[in-house]
Amino acid sequence: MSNNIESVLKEDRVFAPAEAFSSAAHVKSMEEYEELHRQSIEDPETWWASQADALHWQQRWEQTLDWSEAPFAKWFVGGKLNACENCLDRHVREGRGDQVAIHFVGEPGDTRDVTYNELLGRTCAFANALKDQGIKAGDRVLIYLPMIPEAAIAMLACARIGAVHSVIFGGFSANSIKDRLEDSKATAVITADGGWRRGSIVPLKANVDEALEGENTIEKVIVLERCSNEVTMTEGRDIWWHDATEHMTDECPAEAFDAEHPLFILYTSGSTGKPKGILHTTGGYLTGTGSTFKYIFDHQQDDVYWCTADVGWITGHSYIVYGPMVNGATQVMYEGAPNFPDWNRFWEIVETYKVSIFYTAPTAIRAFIKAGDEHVEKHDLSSLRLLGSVGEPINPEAWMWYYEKIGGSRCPIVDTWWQTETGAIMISPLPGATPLKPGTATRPFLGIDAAILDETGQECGPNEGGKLVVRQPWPSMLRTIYGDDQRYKDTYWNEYEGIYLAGDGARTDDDGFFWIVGRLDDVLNVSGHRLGTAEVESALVSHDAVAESAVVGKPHDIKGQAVVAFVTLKEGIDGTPDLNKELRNHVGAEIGAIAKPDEIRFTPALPKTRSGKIMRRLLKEIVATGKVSGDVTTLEDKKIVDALIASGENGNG
Ligand code: 7RM
Repeated sequence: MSNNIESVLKEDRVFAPAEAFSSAAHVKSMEEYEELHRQSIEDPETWWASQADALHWQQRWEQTLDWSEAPFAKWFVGGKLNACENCLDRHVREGRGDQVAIHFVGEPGDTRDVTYNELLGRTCAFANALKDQGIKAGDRVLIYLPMIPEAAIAMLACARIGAVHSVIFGGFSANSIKDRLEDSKATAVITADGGWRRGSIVPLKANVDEALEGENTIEKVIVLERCSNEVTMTEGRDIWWHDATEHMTDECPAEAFDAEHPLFILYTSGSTGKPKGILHTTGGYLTGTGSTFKYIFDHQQDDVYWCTADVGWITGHSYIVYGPMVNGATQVMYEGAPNFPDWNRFWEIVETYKVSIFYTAPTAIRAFIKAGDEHVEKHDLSSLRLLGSVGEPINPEAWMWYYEKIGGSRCPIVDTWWQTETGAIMISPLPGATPLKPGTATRPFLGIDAAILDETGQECGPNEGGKLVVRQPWPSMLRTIYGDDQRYKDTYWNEYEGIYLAGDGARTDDDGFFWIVGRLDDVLNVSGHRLGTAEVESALVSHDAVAESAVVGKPHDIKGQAVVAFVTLKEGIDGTPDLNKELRNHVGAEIGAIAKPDEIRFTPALPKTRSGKIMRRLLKEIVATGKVSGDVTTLEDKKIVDALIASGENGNG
């Protein structure tokens, strides 16, 4: 049997871009894309230099790429720039100071509009406060804030003075802060008294206090007042944001930093062990996020953009802060949960602010499908012209629902594949050019040499599953794992010489479109057939009764692995033995007998990471051992573990 991943799901629906969309788009046809992509791969440096030229450089670079110490890349060698200046000052200087940068919507319903002028002034004042507190270029600063404009201000203020920010998602606990602090040796924390989540206050400052018990490197804690909940301030260490900025002017020179000056560290959990500090630098990262935002979201000056991610994830860094702001975009920022106070919240916001570009995750889309269409149908969503998806493979059925119910069958969907490590989107449609097929991220972005390789390093043919790689360096690539060059090499560069291993399984179809079939660690091996999880899951989700599913392998004496599917059903549907049988047959009919689940377990919810990705590792352990002994700190809702374990015991499988 071949060692390669076999691809089994067929999808025939194709949606060509509308003429009216294409004619106004940055890239207008597939021919134009093909030609640009061919050139950009033959000579990536020329392409990326043309994109870096869109930035403001205080000193131009001398060498576009230095790859002589691969896999440690240097882009735009000798160039100097300031990331914050590129996000703010430039737009003010060019007369766009009165334009709204952020339409903010707080969870309790408070709203405010922040213009580029105001954002610049407040960022400069805060940058001055950081300096006043003794923070210098190169220092690491932890940011632990709710989804409020001050999160962007804090990040941009760090960038302005060359401090390296490390944002910690507000849903993480004291322990996670401690790990990140120990690894980064940060000297300051920027936090808030609290943040709103589903009507209650998340005690951010108290969590920081707990993380700072005992010896550590933190000298200053700056605390923003958001919820006015009671907090303890430690004399000499803690200072209120408003006190720290009180006497600061709103002018702060944008010092020029080297293109390779570290911009931020963002921690991401590996499959095992301690989180990896993904390091991104200045010039290349801004080039990657700025250009992808422009082309993939087809951003135009009058767009109102909304990305529902949190700034604590890479999506928030690249497509709330840096990408949109480099392009001078107007965007919505929302603090809270999608279903607070109810499932209308998102669509109300789209209607109120006339959002034209909307970017969210499959997990959110599936949750909306499960909650029922009535919440969507009440709202006028006609302002939308483009939709985006990120974070996981989007099942074709979820794609269709998104396309029809949210996009009114009018908006292209950009299914964007990328990673914390890649910094910017790598595989995605260009909405004015690429014909769309539900479930595929389609083709590599300009300058990106993505491919699928087999075990021996040969490129796979159409419909042959293999490992997704990138064969040439790109500007927004991670530079290393902070403090651990060896782990960087081992994790991403060991499989194939000089080639980046993404860790995802994928295939291309007859049109060269890329289909992600799941993480390599999650691949199923049934009687010698290696199957991706995504395809079996999509087959299940294509059944009317199913909201979500996660598929894992269970050790099996004869087959190697048996297929076990965890399934959540739509509101009001019962998991009967008949339905169980029907679903197994449905997968058999959609894909073939080989993928038919041996067992289906109905469960009220699936285990997810805090960023909404399904944790198959945990399910694998449950089916193999009936319990969970591994690390569950990244799990969003720990309560569901018991229900998942019980799903195997109550005989509904
Ligand atoms: C942006 C982000 C990265 C992993 C990646 C994939 C999965 C992300 C897609 C996707 C299929 C997509 N960064 N992934 N986007 N899979 N289609 N459009 O999510 O570092 O948190 O995760 O997410 O497995 O390797 S991340």
